[in-house]
Amino acid sequence: MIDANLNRSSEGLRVLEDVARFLLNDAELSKRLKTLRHDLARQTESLSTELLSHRNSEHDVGHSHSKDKRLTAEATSLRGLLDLVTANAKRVEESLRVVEEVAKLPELSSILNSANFERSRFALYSLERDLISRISRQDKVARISGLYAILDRQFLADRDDLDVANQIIEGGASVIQLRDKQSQKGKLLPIAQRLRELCSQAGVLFIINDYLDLAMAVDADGLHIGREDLPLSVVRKELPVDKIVGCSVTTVSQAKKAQNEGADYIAVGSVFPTTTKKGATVVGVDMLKELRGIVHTPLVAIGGINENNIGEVVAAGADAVAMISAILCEEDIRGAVQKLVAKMDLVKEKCQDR
Ligand code: TZP
Ligand code: MG
Repeated sequence: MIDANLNRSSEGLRVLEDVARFLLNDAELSKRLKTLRHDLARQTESLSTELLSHRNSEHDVGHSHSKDKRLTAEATSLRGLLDLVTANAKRVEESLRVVEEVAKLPELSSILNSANFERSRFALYSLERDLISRISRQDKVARISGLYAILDRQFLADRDDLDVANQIIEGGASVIQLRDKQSQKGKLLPIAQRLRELCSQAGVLFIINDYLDLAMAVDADGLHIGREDLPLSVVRKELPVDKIVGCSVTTVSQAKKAQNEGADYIAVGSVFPTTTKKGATVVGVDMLKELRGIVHTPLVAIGGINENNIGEVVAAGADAVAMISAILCEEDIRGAVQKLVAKMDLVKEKCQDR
């Protein structure tokens, strides 16, 4: 019984570890899973010969049963990575629980420490949540690419939010972020709700700037935070697991920190001088190039970007380009977005050919 459950748990952990390592390219998660697997192996190292001596797979009364029924049922319901991870996490949790309980028996308590298995089981609960969260954000993270339009409501004058958003979408933007540093949230809520609906219908990612409560209230795809906003760890805890969080940075060390803490994308800037954000630090295109070699998450360039310099930031390695004035100061918003998107695509193509 102990042998079977220890095998089950280490096999399940190996599946989870390889999903994290090869499919998610997540060094942090795969390291945590590997540590857990090694900890378990170490705890039972002294028992391994004895456990093997008692192994009798051919005469296991549950062998054919489990193989035919349980695994087949599981295999047919494995609809994707989420199911695969859940099934394997459950397998490990269950088997750890079995060993944890058996280890309490007087004849085993001197060789197996029940509390250690309990600790491992709880570590796995957190890992399961983190893996599921990472997988369910994957699709949104991949969509941080192309034109990231910031709908800054202070730039709208008397234009209608929805009309402007519609033009941005028709122009070909991939992401719309709602930014409003002045309005009361009560006024902002119905606007955010309508924009959320519009973006969902159009398949455009919808991000809220600064406000966690607003992002949650309208079920936005994600939240964008800067250095003065709530910290990433707090935001991540509050948001549903499938929501993404982007972080603004101005230095390499801030970018590394954001990446280590699990930011889904990193916005760097102001790349060029801008009058939109008062007192913004100008970081230059070289910072983008440097970060490209360090950061694995999508990189969003922001600040002072326009038709004349968008090619430069794309060539420097930006996955997406965020803009306010180059879009919202134009009379023909749809046309401006179209032009910017076309220019980005052209430069991306050229870079790929190289
Ligand atoms: N963060 C860094 S620069 C900036 C923000 C919000 C302003 C971007 O606006 P613009 O008009 O595209 O320069
Ligand atoms: Mg902010």
